[in-house]
Amino acid sequence: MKLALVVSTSDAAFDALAFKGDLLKGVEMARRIGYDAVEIAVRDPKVVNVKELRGLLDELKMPVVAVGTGQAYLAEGLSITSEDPLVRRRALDRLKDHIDFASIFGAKVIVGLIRGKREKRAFESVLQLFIESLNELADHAAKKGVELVIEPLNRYETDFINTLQDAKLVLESLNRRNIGILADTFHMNIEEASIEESIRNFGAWIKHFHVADSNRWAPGSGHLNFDSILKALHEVDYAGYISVECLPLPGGQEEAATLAFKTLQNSLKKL
Ligand code: LER
Ligand code: MN
Repeated sequence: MKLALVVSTSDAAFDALAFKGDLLKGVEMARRIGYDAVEIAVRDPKVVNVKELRGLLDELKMPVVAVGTGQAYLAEGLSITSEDPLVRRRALDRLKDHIDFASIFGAKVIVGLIRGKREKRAFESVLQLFIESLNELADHAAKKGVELVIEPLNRYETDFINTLQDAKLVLESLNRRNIGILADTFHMNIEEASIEESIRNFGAWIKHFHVADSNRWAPGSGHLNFDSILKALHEVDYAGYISVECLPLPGGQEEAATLAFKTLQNSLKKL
C-alpha cells in the first residue's frame, strides 16, 4: 500500500496564480514528506492547462492517483441524479471531461457529492437516474481506461448512499468492471457499525481509500485505530493507495500531513 496526499487548492482556473501556487506548494510538500503520489480536486477540467500541469507533476515525479469532482456540485449545483435533464446532462458532460482529464494521469475519478441528494424523492427513482448515469459514464471511462469510484458519504453531506453496503448494491446492479468503492474512514466512522468489519465485508469492491481521523484531523489525532484499519485492508489484499484527506490540523497543512504520514507508516510497518 502506497501513501498519497490530497492536495487542496483554491477553486480557480489553473491559470490563476492562486491555484498554481497552492498546487505546486502542496505537491512539493507531499514529496518532501515522503508521499508517493497526490490526489487533486478539479471543478472544471476545461479551465486547466493540462500540458502545464503535466509538466509540473512530471518534473516533481509525482503521480496523480485520483481526481475529486465535488466542487462541480458545490459551486455549480451539477448532479448526475438531478431531476432536471439539462442539469443532469451538464453534470454527465462535466464528468466525462473529468474522465478524459484523469486518463492523461492514469488517475481514478471520484463520484462523491456530484451524485446529488435524494431529498424528498423516492429512493427508487433517484437510484434509477444514478444507474443510468453511471452506465453512460462507465462506457466512456472504459474507452479511456479509467476507473470510477463511488464514495459513500456521511448523512450530513448527502442522504443518498451513506454506507459501503449502499454502494455495493448499486455496483451489483450495474455489473461494470470499471466502477468500485472509495471508502473514507471519516465517513465510515459515522455510518459503519465497524470500520474494520466493513473493510473485510466489502474489500473486494474497494478500489480507493481516504483516511482522516475521527475528528477529520490528521490520522494520529483522534480515536481511530489505524493499526487495525490497515490490517483489515491488508487482509483483503487491498493494493491501492491510501490517500490522506484531512483538515490542516493539528498545526496547519505541513504538520498535519507529516503526522498523518508518520502514523500510517508506523501502522504499515506492523503488518
Ligand atoms: C470527498 O472525498 C469527501 O470525503 C467529502 O466529504 C467531500 O465533501
Ligand atoms: Mn473522502
